[in-house]
Amino acid sequence: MSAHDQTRRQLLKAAALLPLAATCGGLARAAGRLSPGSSVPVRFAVRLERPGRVVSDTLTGLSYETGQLADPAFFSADNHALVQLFRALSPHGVLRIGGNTSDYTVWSEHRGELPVQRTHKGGPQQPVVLRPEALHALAGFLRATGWNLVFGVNLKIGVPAMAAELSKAVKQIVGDDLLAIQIGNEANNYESDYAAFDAAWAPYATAIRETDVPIAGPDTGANTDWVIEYANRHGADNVFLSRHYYREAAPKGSIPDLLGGDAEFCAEIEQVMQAADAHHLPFRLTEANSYYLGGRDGVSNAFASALWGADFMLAMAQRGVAGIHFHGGTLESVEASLGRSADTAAAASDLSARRDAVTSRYSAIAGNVELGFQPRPLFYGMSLAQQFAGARMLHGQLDAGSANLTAYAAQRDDALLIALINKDAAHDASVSLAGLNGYRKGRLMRLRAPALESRHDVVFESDADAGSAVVVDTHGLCHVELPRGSAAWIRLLRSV
Ligand code: BDP
Repeated sequence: MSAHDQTRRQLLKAAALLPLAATCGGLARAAGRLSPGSSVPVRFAVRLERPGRVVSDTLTGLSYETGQLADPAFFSADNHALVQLFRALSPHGVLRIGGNTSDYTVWSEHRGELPVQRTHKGGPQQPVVLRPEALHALAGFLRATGWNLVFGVNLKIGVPAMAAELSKAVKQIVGDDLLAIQIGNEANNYESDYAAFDAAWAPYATAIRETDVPIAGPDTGANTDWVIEYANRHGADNVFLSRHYYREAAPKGSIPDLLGGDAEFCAEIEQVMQAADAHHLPFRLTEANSYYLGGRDGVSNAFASALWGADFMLAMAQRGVAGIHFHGGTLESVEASLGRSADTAAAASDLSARRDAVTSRYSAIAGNVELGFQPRPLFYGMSLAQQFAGARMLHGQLDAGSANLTAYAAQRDDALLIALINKDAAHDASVSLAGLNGYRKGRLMRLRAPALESRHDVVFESDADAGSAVVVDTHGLCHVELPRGSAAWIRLLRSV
């Protein structure tokens, strides 16, 4: 290590100890003053003449275990704190109910043959008994939030008649807020190949379609080829296509790994989108998050997950994905889905830490009915991406130099939106924006926290009142300083 590196490390350590305002608001300047020239020059040229995809209004989604419905007080219009957090995330979000526990559910009203419960290595050890009161409460929750529903019924352990009855009941109780029923959760984990899945799935689909309820799928954990094959065989009978995404298993999680990006998955999504477009169907990532097995403590619930979440949503939206459902919920519900305990959390003392402790590590919202609810860092990353819902993406040319930074642009009505996400732990960025001709001025809003490791103290400036002024010069250029480990979104207005 050079003497310069040594000094720099000490200075960075000192900067990390600064209070929030100084660290976040002025980190670029502070670091710049302490270590001249440490900012990496970045250039992002927006191509106003090259429009891309329209981002769905329903981009923001969440996913919870069916087992979460065991307590009807959780998804209920009376759970005001949770209703308020869902509404704050999106006015048109989509809640997906499913996960491993959906494959082990027994509908209490079913009077016919019951599925034979088998004990499996991993996965739920107990069936979830789903009762009508939970569905009525869920319907009230959806009305109170304005969210729609995607609901998963059994395939792994099920009988088609029970799945059809449950689907019909969901439709009757939830009404038009139901977007679709999905059959089975991650069948790629228990069916040997696509043909075996299709053969198992077909009688369920037939029984459910007889009840006139819309279906979607295949809700596979991975296997892009399954999605394509499913689209080819059943596209005409489905309202959207789906699969899941996790970056890796929790024990393999780390902040550098999470922020490293996933170019391979982006390429897979481009393949999926070709199939979706060919069948004129939306594609949704009905279950996704950073690390499976409940998430990685100190990563999935740290500020790094906010930058990852914002970047992941926008990268997916840019490629045409209609919705991303971040999986989460109580630790109890996720541990039940895994049949084992998840990554352990730090001992809990104050209310906020106790809420964290009872929640799966990757959940965007922490808490339970007894303790109340609060946003996690990921919540704010989702909120940044949500600013792009309904806008039309624009192409742009990014030269990030040596910085781990991503950039997105979109147009909505008279506004130009830009998101800049500096995932770099070591470099501030000095960003030159170009191609902004026709836009004069606007506001810049930041997403920041004391450190990538921060579990709390996230600041997200969600509306223009909170931001700072930016001005575009007569050449369509504008300059933004973006401290390491932070993001910003800019809203520019046309010159009049
Ligand atoms: C997914 C399952 C979900 C689990 C999650 C996890 O659908 O039920 O909770 O993995 O491992 O594959 O965290």
